[in-house]
Amino acid sequence: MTSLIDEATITRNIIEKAAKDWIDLSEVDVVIVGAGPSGLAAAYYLAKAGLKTVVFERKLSFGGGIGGGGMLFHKLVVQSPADSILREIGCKLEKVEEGLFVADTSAMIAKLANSAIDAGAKIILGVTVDDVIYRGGEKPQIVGVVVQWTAVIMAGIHVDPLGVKAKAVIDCTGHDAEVLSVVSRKIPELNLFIQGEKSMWTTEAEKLTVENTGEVCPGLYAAGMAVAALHNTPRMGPIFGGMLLSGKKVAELLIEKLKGKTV
Ligand code: 48H
Repeated sequence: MTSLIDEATITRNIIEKAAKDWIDLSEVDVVIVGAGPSGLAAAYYLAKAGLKTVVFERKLSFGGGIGGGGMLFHKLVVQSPADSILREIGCKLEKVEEGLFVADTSAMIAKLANSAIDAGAKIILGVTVDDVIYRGGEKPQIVGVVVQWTAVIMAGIHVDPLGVKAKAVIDCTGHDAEVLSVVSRKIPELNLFIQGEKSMWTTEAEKLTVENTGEVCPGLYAAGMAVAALHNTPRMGPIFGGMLLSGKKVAELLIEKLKGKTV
């Protein structure tokens, strides 16, 4: 079979479509930083509610800590009521005892990402959020993020980044709470101190992570392990119910705020 596909056509289409997306994404309802379990769950519910949602993920893959399972074993544990989220998106679960389920790590990554994308969220890989955009004097408000190609950061070359405006930014960057850490360092008026998480205590960690999920300062929200880092609460180990419920909770808060309706 002869092919008449022209190299220049491939180049032109990639750049044209990517540029169109970036122009569209320069102003969104919600920016989610990090495509781990909390970020993908939040993206699914936000996009499903019709909010213009973009996820920036530093790596060229999604899933965050899901892929590592427990010490690289390809299974993870989810407890009730978070199993209902995985059922909703068609992820297979095996019941091991009352209220406790096991899933394959690859299945959970694929189903979460697929449902977020199908709901209308954009997931942009290979982009790192390394700062925020803010306004205001004594009571600053976060109004967007500063983005850079991860490859540029890794190369250590001086390239000025771009800004993306958003009504809300969610830090879903996991243990390091990267967005909150930048804000704590660069906007001291907000009095944010990121102490990091405490040692392992699963039940308490799961409860507190979900309870403390929410707005950190005007325009900035936290979900997932970033919440534990902010509130200095325990880690939970490879159980992912709290991450999913935290992502869903932050989405519900924002849907109510930005659309005035519940999930
Ligand atoms: C763009 C970034 C940036 C950045 C990081 O670590 P994650 O899986 O985060 P969560 O909070 O959704 O889930 C935590 C869970 O995986 C976990 O680690 C648990 C339950 N641990 C318990 C324990 O005891 O250890 O995903 C964060 C994602 C990753 O994909 C990063 O690459 C990405 O965010 N990321 N993306 N810009 N500045 N920083």
